[in-house]
Amino acid sequence: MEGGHWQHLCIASVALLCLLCRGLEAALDKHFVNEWAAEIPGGPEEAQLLAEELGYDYMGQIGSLENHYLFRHRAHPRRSRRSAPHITKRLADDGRVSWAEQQYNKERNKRSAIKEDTKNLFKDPLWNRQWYLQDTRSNPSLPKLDLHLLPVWKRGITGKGVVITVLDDGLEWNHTDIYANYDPEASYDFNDNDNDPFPRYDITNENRHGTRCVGEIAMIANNNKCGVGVAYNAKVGGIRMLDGIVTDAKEASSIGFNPQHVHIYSASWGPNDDGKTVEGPGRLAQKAFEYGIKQGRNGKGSIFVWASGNGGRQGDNCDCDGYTDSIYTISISSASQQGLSPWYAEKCSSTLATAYSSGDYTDQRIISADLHNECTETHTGTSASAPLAAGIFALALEFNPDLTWRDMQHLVVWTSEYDPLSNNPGWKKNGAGLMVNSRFGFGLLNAKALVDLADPKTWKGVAEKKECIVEDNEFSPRFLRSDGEVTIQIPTKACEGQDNHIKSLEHLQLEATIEYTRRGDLHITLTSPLGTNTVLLTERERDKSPNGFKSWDFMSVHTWGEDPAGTWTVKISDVSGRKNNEGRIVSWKLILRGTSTQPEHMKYPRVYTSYNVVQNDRRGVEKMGDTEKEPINESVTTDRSEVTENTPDSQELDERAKSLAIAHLLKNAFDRGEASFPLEEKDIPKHSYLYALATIKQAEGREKENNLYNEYIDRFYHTRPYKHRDDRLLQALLNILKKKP
Ligand SMILES: *[C@@H]1O[C@H](CO)[C@@H](O)[C@H](O)[C@H]1NC(C)=O
Ligand SMILES: *[C@@H]1O[C@H](CO)[C@@H](O)[C@H](O)[C@H]1NC(C)=O
Ligand SMILES: [Ca+2]
Ligand SMILES: [Ca+2]
Ligand SMILES: [Ca+2]
Ligand SMILES: [Ca+2]
Repeated sequence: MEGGHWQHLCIASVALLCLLCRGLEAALDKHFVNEWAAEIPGGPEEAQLLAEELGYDYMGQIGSLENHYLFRHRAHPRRSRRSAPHITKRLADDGRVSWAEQQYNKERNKRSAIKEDTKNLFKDPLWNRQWYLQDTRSNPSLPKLDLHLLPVWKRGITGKGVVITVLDDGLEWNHTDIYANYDPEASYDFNDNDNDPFPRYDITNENRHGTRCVGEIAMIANNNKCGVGVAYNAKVGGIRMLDGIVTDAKEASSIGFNPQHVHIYSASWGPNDDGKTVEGPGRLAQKAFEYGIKQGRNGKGSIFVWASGNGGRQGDNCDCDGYTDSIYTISISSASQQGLSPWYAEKCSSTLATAYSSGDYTDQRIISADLHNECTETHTGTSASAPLAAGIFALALEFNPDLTWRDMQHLVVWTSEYDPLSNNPGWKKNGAGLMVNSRFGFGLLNAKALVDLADPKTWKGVAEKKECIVEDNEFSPRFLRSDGEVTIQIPTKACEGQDNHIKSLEHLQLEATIEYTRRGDLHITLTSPLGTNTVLLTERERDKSPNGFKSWDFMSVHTWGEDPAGTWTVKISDVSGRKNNEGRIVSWKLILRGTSTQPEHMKYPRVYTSYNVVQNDRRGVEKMGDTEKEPINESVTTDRSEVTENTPDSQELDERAKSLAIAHLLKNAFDRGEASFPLEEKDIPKHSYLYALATIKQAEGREKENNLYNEYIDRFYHTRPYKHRDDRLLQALLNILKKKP
């Protein structure tokens, strides 16, 4: 007995010693050199000039990193145990330098160096797994997965003084990773009409969504609980409004809740993503948006952040969702860990930008707080992306509280990154030189770039918004039928000579009334005078409605920054081949919005730099030659090996197990009732579930499964509208697999 006790103690002290010596080793390891790396957007000439001025030798560009240069300090010792922060500061503070760091010798632990630095930044147990907040790459040649938050936090910007509320199914505000940031004044319960948004518990934990969304924004840092929120010192509230009948009035009350106190509203819900709904805010909700924009934040405008929708598999697109389509909402889409558009994502021209979320089964998901004071590593869907964006906007507002709602949108447009998502189809460069894609808007949010641009010392603020409406009083309705096309030419001077002359576009809307026998077969494109071709509406296979569109605003941000003067071309077509389709374009108008002068920050074209090779400021810039091949696929999550092991030869699979797995998975995903599945679960092997998910994802050609899928979708949305935007199929799969031995 005593021996055992002694042994434990011994092991403990050896472990402690090891920890200590590892710490020492790390400190001793660092040999600073007299070299500084600096990012200088002005280019090599400017870099050379700067080096001369500040007493460095100019050593040239770093590898193939554009605008990154190496300087060698003339007076500083060649090697030193201590860093020289004053020299770094002098360099970093220069207006021409956007980033600088002293170099140090890291030969001893090249491979682990990247991980070491962020690993112990916070002691929260899930911090190391928050792959989207930090650079967890084991090798710089892997794709960079990072919203660039560390440099912002390092400046001390963490959301202080900013108030965010999440409109959802409630908030478990006494959660120990949320409570210290909880703000009752940003909270209300419109389902029960009381001040307490605490969620209703049930056995399926259906109302966990709101708490998960809040956690992403404001989990407490360094409290040994769950993870770290994007704006971990912001104040957060919850508006409980999704757990019950959602009326226009409830939505309006939520959208307009305490707008002089709340700065940012985050909503991860919307009309059914069933692929056949066309729905926008009702009269009251619309007025609430307008009120928030005009009066909120003392007239600077409430910031509304919206999840773009999860109907991808149902063939849905966000053109038909008036909440994301609204000019007042910053609509956020998702990208997976692999930098790809996830299967649930919807496409449309109103999406402004993208944040990470879940993707394939093998991709990591999003960390957050969960019901019952727990943590989750499995938050999914565009639901998980919008709160990350809301957190980033909170950081910008802390730095510059004077930003208007339109400033915020401009910042997003100008700083979101194309490069990390460039492997997806659909990118185009608009007439103002901006890269844009209907899956991602202007690209992946970059917190550092956005906050830097928001600097109150340099950000001028965009001029007053102007609106110019282009109509054709002579227009008489035009007929359209299957295999036909209606082309409308719209010449405009963009209200030149008037006070509302628009020189630089922001949002554009085509308001149209269209009658058609089958709405889902309509396709609309718009071409700008500068040649930008935007799809305003894509076909939706499931939308058989004969109701057409009544004064629907098709909104696009794709021509942002363009001069709208010239001839616009609208094309409305139907290529379905369904002979009975017919209808007419009844009326339309083109609404141009923007400014009479070009905003200051757009005077010079946007320069796109490589995102992947620039690491977080904590670590300095790795040389490009430094990309030794990893012997193992370390980026891959633990889940992946499971899959590769178990992905069976399809011939080996028992057909019956496959279809049972599909049925079981669908039932779990889409049934909110408690009825249990009659089949024995143990009959279905785990790999059949993986097969089932893969089948549902790719099943375009497989009529049988498609019918089953459609059946579940219909039943699901008919029972009770489902407004949450998490990925239910993936979550159902995970639940099933978790239960299996
Ligand atoms: C939060 O409140 C609920 C309901 O009152 C309670 O059951 C739970 O234990 C509380 N959680 C914590 C962490 O105090
Ligand atoms: C990494 O994974 C990919 C895809 O699974 C595979 O093709 C490749 O061979 C792996 N690389 C190594 C070094 O194992
Ligand atoms: Ca309540
Ligand atoms: Ca925490
Ligand atoms: Ca949708
Ligand atoms: Ca929007």
